[in-house]
Amino acid sequence: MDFELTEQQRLFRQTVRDFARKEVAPHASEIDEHERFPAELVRKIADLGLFGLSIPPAYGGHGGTLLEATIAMEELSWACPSTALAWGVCISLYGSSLLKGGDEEQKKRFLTPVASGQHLGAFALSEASCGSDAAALRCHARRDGEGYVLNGAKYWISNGAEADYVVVYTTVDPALRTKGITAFVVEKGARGFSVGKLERKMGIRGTSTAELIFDDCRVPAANRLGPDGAGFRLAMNVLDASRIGIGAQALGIAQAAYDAALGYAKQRQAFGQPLAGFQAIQWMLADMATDLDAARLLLYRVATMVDKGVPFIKEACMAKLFATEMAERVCSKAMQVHGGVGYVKGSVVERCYRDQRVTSIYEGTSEIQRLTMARQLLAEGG
Ligand code: COS
Repeated sequence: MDFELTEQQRLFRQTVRDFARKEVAPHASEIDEHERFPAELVRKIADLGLFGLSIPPAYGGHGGTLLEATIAMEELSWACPSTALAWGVCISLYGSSLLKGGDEEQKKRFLTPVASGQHLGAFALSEASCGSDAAALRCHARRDGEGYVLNGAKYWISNGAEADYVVVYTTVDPALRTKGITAFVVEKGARGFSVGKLERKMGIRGTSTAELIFDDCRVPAANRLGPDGAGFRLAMNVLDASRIGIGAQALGIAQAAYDAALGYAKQRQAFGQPLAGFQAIQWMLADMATDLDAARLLLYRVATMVDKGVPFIKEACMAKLFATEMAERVCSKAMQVHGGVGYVKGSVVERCYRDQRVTSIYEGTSEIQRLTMARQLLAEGG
C-alpha cells in the first residue's frame, strides 16, 4: 500500500492550493454575506483548466483522475465552498450524467462548452415532495411526435439559476417508479423552461439553489440520455461517485476551520499563556487532526478505487458519511477553541460551521449512505 501522493499529484495540489488561497479565499466572506454567485472566480477556475478535469480531450477536457478532482474540491472548499460547488456540479453531477448516459453526439454538444468553463451545467433530480426517495419524482415527460413535452418542477437545484444546460430527470410514467425515469438535457432559453424561487440558505450561500419550472417545455428526442426508463440507474451511477466530491468539500471546510483554530490557539493568551498551552485545547486539536486524517484517507482511497475501475459504492458511502459528519465535529470544536470570537459574523469558523452542515444532507443524506452501505454489507454477507 502506498499512502503518498506522486510528485505530479503533489504539484497539482500545490497549484490548486496556491490559486485557491490567493485568488478565492479573500472573497469568501463577502460572497457568503451578499449571497453572491462568484462569476469572476468561476472564470478564473476555467482559466486554470479545472472545468476540463475528468472530461476526456475528445469533449474539450483534459482527462485527469478522480483523485485529482477530489484534491481540487478539497482545496477550493478550504477557500470558498460556494465557489467550489459551482465548479464541482459541472464536472461531477452534470459532467458524469453526460459521460455515463450520453451518446457521442450528445457528449460533443453538451460537454464541450462546459469543459471549457464558458457554460455551466446543473443536475435536476430532487423535487418538492421527493429527495431521498428519488423514484417518487413526478416531473413528467410525454412523448409527442419527434420530441417530448415536460411538465413539473425541480427543487434545490445547485447552479440552477446560472446553468446553461440542465440534466433533468423526469418520469414517462410514475406508476413504473424507477423503470419510468428518463433523463434529458434542457437548454437555457428553451420555451416553457424557467427559473422559479431561489432558496435563502444557512450556508453555501454563494451558489444558487433554485426551483426549475417546466411548463409544456418541448425537448427534442435527441436530448434524451439513453432510452426511456434508463434515468434512475444513470442518476444512481452518477451519485455513487459524485458523493466523493461532497466528502471532499466537507474535508476542505473542516481543514479551514482546524487551521483557524490552530492559529488562534497559538496566538490567544489566557491566564498568562497561549490557549495552546492548555491540555483541554491540545486534546481538541489532536482529535480534530485525527478526524481530518481519517476522512482524507477514506476519500483518497475511494477516489483511487474509482480510478482503478474496481467496485467502490460501499467505500464511497463510508467516505461521504464519515467526512461530512467529521466536518460537523471539527467545525464545532474549532468554534469552541475560538469561544465568543468564533461565534460572531465574519469569523471563518462561523462560516465553516454553517457551510459544512449541508454536506451530510445533499447528494444523499447520511441516512441514505448508511442504507446503501447496509444493503451492500448484507449482500456481501450472502
Ligand atoms: N447503481 C446502479 N443501479 C442502482 C443503484 C446504483 N447505485 N442503486 C439502485 N440501482 C438499481 C437497482 O439495482 C434496481 O435495479 P433493478 O430494478 O433492475 O433491480 C433499481 O435501480 C431500483 O433500485 P432500488 O429498488 O434499490 O430503488 P429504491 O427506490 O429502493 O431506492 C435508494 C434506492 C434509496 C438507494 C435511492 O433512491 C437513492 O440513492 N436515493 C437518494 C437520492 C439522492 O441522493 N438524492 C439527493 C439528490 S442530489 S442533491
